[in-house]
Amino acid sequence: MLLKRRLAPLMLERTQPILNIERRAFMKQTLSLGALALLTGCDSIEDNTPVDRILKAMSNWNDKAQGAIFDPNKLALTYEQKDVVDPFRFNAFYGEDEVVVVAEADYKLELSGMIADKASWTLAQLRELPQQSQITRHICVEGWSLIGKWGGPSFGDFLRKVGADTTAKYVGFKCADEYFTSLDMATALHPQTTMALTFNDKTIEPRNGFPFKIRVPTKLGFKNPKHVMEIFVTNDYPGGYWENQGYNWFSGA
Ligand SMILES: Nc1nc2c(c(=O)[nH]1)N[C@H]1C(S)=C(S)[C@@H](COP(=O)(O)O)O[C@H]1N2
Ligand SMILES: [Mo]
Repeated sequence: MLLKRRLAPLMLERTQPILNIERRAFMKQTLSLGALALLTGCDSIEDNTPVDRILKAMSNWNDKAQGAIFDPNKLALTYEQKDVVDPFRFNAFYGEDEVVVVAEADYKLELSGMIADKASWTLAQLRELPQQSQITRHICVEGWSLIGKWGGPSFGDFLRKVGADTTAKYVGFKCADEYFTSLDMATALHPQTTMALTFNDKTIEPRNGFPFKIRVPTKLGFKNPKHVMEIFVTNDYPGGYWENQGYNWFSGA
């Protein structure tokens, strides 16, 4: 039921607007999808170029190089309240009729791996932490982007509070819908990376990730896990749902 998996959502005829946006970002020295396209020659691809060849070209510009360029303090662009799209678009590896509805009463965020205090967290406890919010652009590799406002605890502050080993390489996420993904530690600690309990100042809707989504404005949409059930810290590469099917793991936006 849930695993109505879509095939290769990289729709070439729809990538052009994103490449334009990102090309401008590239000129400002940020790491971007456009940078990938330029550096790999991927923007000269045509509609009939086989997807596997594109992905192979993209992975030549590899995770290690991207990680070395990533500036942990460089902020993603922020926008104005008037730019916020509410309700926000839904996307997942299944249809909207199959959205996972997590019950607040039973919810507990589990912590595992290289974390000193592995006690679980209720939603009420997460709401008591200091909250931050930003208006940023979410960019989906399928060829759309929209601006939203996500708010909640700073993920970096949370990781430090629970005694995560911040010298570890990865932070992994397991979600209620069996989705999974992972971040490099520098991105997990980035000041804008947020445990988004709210969207546009209201409790985030189930379809957009209730109880929360890790909002990572420096990454493409698929690296922003919704319905997070477990967070773990590790030095073993955890991969991810789309990453394991060939999407570039670093995927900076
Ligand atoms: N748990 C979970 N998180 C997920 C996904 C998913 O299928 N399941 N899809 C990812 C993708 S590809 C995108 S673009 C965004 C969509 O978030 P939205 O529904 O709030 O627009 O969630 C990301 N996080
Ligand atoms: Mo996406």
